[in-house]
Amino acid sequence: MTLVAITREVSPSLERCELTHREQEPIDLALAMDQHRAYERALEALGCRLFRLPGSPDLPDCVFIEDIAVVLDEVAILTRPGAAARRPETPVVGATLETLRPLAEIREPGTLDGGDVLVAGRTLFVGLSTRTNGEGIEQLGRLAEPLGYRVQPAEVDACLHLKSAVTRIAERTLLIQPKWVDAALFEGWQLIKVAPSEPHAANALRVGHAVLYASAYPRTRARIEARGLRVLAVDQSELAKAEGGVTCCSLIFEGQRRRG
Ligand code: CIR
Repeated sequence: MTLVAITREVSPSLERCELTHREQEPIDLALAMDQHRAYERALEALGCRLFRLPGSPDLPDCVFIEDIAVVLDEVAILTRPGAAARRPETPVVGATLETLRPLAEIREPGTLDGGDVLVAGRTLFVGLSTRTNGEGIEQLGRLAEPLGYRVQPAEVDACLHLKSAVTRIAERTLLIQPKWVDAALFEGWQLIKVAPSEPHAANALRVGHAVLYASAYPRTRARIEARGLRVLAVDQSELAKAEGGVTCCSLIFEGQRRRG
């Protein structure tokens, strides 16, 4: 089965991005674009078929496409991002997704960012964050539970999204920053904790049997490799200044086309 990765170009107005936990600092736009292209090449090297959507000067955060949809095998759910300025990002992403999956959407007053949804088999852990509200989580449940998914809310503290605090890196293994989310929620999973000197290191992207990972976290990377996992590192220094990480910059899923 081919993996599809949808990405979106870095906006020329990236410097006007939303910021929650970081102070604004100068971003080298040309370098950000180069680093994003290297990330896309890494996805292709790991076997993904790439769909690259255009960016826009009106959408400073559009490169962070993960927040705009939750793609399950059965349906793609367009989100209603918690940051109002990001809501105009959805139509272009929806137009591509509807060629690949039946489409559903989160509606007002619900808000939900894809960065808050950790798909772990038939369990969807969903961050209750500054971006995702209880109504958004309930709507996700109404869409996903009839398909056989269980929705498990997870409060997150001191970080932007659930996937800033915990990501899946192998079939039964999660990478976690236990200061930001309650590790007890993940009973039955093998947990790898981030190195204490790398508090932001829990965001990793599983692609097939490999892990795409930011080069900024060598100590945590060593912990992942010690479990026998293959890690491909990419430099994301510039998008990190916009509070982005490796999961944020793509939507990855198995690419069967929709029937009918
Ligand atoms: C934002 O605040 O929405 C963007 N500057 C960063 C979004 C990062 N997305 C993610 O972690 N899924």
